[in-house]
Amino acid sequence: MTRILKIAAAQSGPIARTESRAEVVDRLILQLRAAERQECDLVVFTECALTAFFPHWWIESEEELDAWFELEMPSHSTQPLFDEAKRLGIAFHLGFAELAWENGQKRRFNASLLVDQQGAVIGKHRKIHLPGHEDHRPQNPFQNLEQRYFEVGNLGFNTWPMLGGIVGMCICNDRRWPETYRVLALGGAELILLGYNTPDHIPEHPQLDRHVGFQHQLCMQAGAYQNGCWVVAVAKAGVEEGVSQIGLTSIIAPSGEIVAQSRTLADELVVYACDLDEACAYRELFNFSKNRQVQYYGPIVDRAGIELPRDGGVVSPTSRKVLGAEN
Ligand code: CDV
Repeated sequence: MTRILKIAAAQSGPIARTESRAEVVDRLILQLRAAERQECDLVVFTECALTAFFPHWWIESEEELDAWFELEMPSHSTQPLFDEAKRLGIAFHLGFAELAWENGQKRRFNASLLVDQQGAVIGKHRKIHLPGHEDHRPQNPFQNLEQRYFEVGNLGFNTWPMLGGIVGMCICNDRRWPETYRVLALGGAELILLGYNTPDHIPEHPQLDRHVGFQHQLCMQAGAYQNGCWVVAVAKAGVEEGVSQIGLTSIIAPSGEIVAQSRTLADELVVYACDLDEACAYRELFNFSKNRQVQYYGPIVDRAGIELPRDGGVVSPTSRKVLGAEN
């Protein structure tokens, strides 16, 4: 039996601050229908796909902040997307800002859902690596307030059987951390889905701007190859409320090659027939259970920061400062 999944990476162009959920859902439904015409099995939408990316601006009022979040999923305004996907028999991935009540406490997460071809929600991820800052930085051309508006996800990195394969999710900044891919791969992930909002300017480090596109691809290509899995990464692209974001929506094979990529900064469907079995050779070559030497990997989970060598010479004060060492 072949395990070829036709996947549509549904890039979003900018969403205006004033655009309603219903208007955005209409755009997503158009993409679903276009995917169906190309006989796709799965459509992958982006991070916080239902609104403009509000962490880019400072919000004082709790009421105003809450309005950017979904209280339930599906909701009255998102139900048409679920209904249409079910009618078309297409599975989908959707990023959204989640407001949850847990043990009587209001909690905010940057989340994504996996919905099967029958319209049932089968998986949820809550973003674990939150970029940016908590303070207001009016001197910057835009804010990056994910650390203020979201909590660190509390669900871990999970995988789910779907469409004949094993699927994992992560969100945007999660893709820059090798641990993300390895934990998902250890859960059997053959296909990793993610959405992202990535500005092409880094206010604190403008000298790095020219690398933004390259580094976006680099981490995912390495993650795919080193873990023998497909990666489908979907942008919210273009100039949104004055913030210019990269496109480069990509479908990446287990070889590490980008096999399909967006060409615009607008709503665009990138379609590729992904053969999940292409991962077999890489899984065989690396052979995790035989060759991983877990007895040497302890520091990865035992500590977050850097511990300097204690023997073999004096550590320079500059190294100590640059590395932010813990000892
Ligand atoms: N939404 C994101 O997580 N964006 C970050 C930017 C701010 C660096 C990213 O990793 O692309």
